[in-house]
Amino acid sequence: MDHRRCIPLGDYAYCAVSINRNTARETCAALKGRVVILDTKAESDALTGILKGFVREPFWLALSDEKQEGAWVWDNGQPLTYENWHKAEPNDSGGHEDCAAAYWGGSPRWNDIGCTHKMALVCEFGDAAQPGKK
Ligand code: FUC
Ligand code: CA
Ligand code: CA
Repeated sequence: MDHRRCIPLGDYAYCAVSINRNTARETCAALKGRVVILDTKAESDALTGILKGFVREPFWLALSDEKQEGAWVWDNGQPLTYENWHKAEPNDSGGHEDCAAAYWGGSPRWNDIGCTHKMALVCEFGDAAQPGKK
């Protein structure tokens, strides 16, 4: 992973890469952040504003139902409250889509996808990564 592909954007960084979910976690951790958690509409809208104009491709969310099918949990252990799935998602296509991506189909909406799929990445830092400080 070439960290020069990550563009700092305030409390976030956009990484123009094609990597699987585990590498995404390692990459954000190496940058002293974490894969983005979009647990409120306010944060989702704010990030959409930041990425508007140059991001149209899917990127990883810190969200999975690997532990129990259908029970979506953020990487920090929070269950899903705010959600923004694309129409007809999550569908667990093929029975093995346990990770999630934002910006599916050109909108900020989410899709469940295999964790070994490769795509771009958004990491978050500082206040954006601290619950209650958004
Ligand atoms: C839709 C999505 C799947 C997969 C497939 C190609 O069915 O729900 O995750 O991307 O398209
Ligand atoms: Ca699933
Ligand atoms: Ca899906």
